[in-house]
Amino acid sequence: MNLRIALAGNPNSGKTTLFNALTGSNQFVGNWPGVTVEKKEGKLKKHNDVVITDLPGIYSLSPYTLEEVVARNYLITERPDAILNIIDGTNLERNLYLTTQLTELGIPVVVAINMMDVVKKNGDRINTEELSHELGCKVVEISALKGTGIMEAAEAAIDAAKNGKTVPMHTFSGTVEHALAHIEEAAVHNMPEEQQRWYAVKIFERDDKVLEQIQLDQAVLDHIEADIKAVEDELDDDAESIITNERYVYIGQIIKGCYRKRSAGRLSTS
Ligand code: BGO
Repeated sequence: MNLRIALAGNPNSGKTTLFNALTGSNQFVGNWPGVTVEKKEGKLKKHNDVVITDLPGIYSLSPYTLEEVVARNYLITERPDAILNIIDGTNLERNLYLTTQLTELGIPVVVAINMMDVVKKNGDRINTEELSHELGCKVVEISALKGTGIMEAAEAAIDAAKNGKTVPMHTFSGTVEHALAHIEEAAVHNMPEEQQRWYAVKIFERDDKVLEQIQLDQAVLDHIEADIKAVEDELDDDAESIITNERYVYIGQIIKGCYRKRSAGRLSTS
């Protein structure tokens, strides 16, 4: 049976360059069902049993753009065997925003840090071991343009797909975590455990598309709404911004320990 690997990343992260380098001319191009967004799939070079699906370039798994909806529908309904998340190493903070969402899906993830040729030329440093430790998944340095590290990244994704090990759950802060745990218990406890976190976060964000998909009883919805409202009142912000903020705080902590930017001739924390 084929192994299915989804290639996910921000626009301009080098996704197309990587996809072309990994698949060569072994590509099939079509459209995603029902929409005019291009869908590209290809067999990994020298691995006839590995199919790579190129997801649209996205910054988030929110429901606001066609690309985001296409990408997330594929991930949550088709559930590929692994996600290869390409991130732009010259823009770690912004790119990790998507990573923090991909790692919640309950699908094995491998992170490929791209543009490492530029990162190194700039004299910046990324501690990939520490980043891997923080994120709880394998991290590989690559340059899609130069072709370095790309087969290692693909092979790491194959290993992840085969062993099926998902990423350990990231814990949100106090009240938010409490509300998410409550939602998991009240609304999604029947789902496989590794899928519960993503759904709980989306329910907390009042994501219409997810709420439509899972059709909760009104009593459960009312109960959850009271929980969400309590967190919003306590933090004086709306649910979606609370989650966004939590993600950036988490990313800030990660970056502090993993990334050093060379500035004005000396190394300093960015
Ligand atoms: C242009 N290193 C470097 N240095 N550049 C890379 C790497 C890498 O590892 N990987 C990709 N790029 P896409 P999305 C360009 O097109 O694959 C470059 O959106 C240019 N074009 O070559 O398209 C890549 O699919 C004129 O750059 O990304 C491309 O994710 C001048 O990053 C860009 C300079 O890659 C985006 C660059 C006319």
